[in-house]
Amino acid sequence: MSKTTLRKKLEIMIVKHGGAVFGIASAEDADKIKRVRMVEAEFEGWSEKVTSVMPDAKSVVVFGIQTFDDADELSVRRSECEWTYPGYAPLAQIARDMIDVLREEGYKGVVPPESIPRKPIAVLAGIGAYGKNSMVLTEEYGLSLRLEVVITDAPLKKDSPFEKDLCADCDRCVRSCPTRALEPYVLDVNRCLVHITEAGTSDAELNKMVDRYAHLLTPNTIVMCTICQMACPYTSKERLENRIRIK
Ligand code: B12
Ligand code: SF4
Ligand code: SF4
Repeated sequence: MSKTTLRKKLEIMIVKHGGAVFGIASAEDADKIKRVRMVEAEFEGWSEKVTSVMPDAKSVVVFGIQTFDDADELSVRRSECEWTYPGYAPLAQIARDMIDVLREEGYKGVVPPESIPRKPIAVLAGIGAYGKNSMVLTEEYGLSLRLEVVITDAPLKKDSPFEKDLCADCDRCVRSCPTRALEPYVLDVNRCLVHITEAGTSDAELNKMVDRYAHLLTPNTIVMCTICQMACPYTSKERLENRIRIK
């Protein structure tokens, strides 16, 4: 099968499974991304190169699903320090099928650990731009996107990096953040309520913000803070309507 046909086959598979965005970066370009420090409740460390996961990697396939509803923003506590995210489940299904397609064509595919940074690779694969709330956004879906990558040794045709500035003079997300966690394009993880709800904080003011903006649905289930995403002018009317109703 030609390189173009395999690319098309992957794209068709993603669309069929409800994927919203698709793009490809070369492993060589992805390896040039500056290493970043990643901090979350269960993991802290430096980002890694794609070739540290697959030494003979040629391409990184990036895809994403649209988040329609606050139900996509759930964080469920499974044990004292283990959290799971049901809204991300469709990405795993697409990745599994993609790896099967690659295998049928004689190639390997792997979903890398979190140490492979999804956002800069998505920009490289032409999917969207960094927004000032530090997430990747597109004109069509705004910030309502969750991303995944599959690293492969298949030599697929790469996309051009996304270069348009979608934020321009807007700074609504930065102004909307109740904890002042945002400076344009940079997030202070220790002030972000998504992190604080899982990692905890001794700061009384921030704890009050958790109660107000991260809603407890069941004793173990939180609807994560979505304020900066909802403030974005690219967020669709439908998404805004699908918000949790607090009585
Ligand atoms: C750790 C983590 C968190 C942490 C820290 C977030 C952070 N710092 O990005 C916490 C728990 C707070 C968090 C929160 C959320 N997260 Co999170 N998170 C991650 C994770 C695992 C790693 C990201 C990371 O730490 N990067 C390190 C930072 C330093 O990198 P960076 O933001 O790219 O930093 C660059 C920019 O600041 C840029 N920069 C600096 N200055 C400038 C200037 C300009 C002009 C430009 C363009 C860029 C720029 O340069 C920096 C270095 O390259 C990724 C998954 C993954 N493996 O990639 C998901 C991920 C980033 N999270 C995601 C999401 C959806 C969320 C939440 C909405 C919660 C949720 N519902 O899942 C919130 C959003 C909060 C927010 N405003 O960003 C998505 C983002 C999808 C998207 N559309 O971008 C990801 C990709 C997960 C996924 N698989 O989809 N997250
Ligand atoms: S998720 Fe909430 S706390 Fe975190 S940056 Fe966005 S608005 Fe601020
Ligand atoms: S709210 Fe404005 S500044 Fe923030 S991501 Fe959306 S367009 Fe960019």
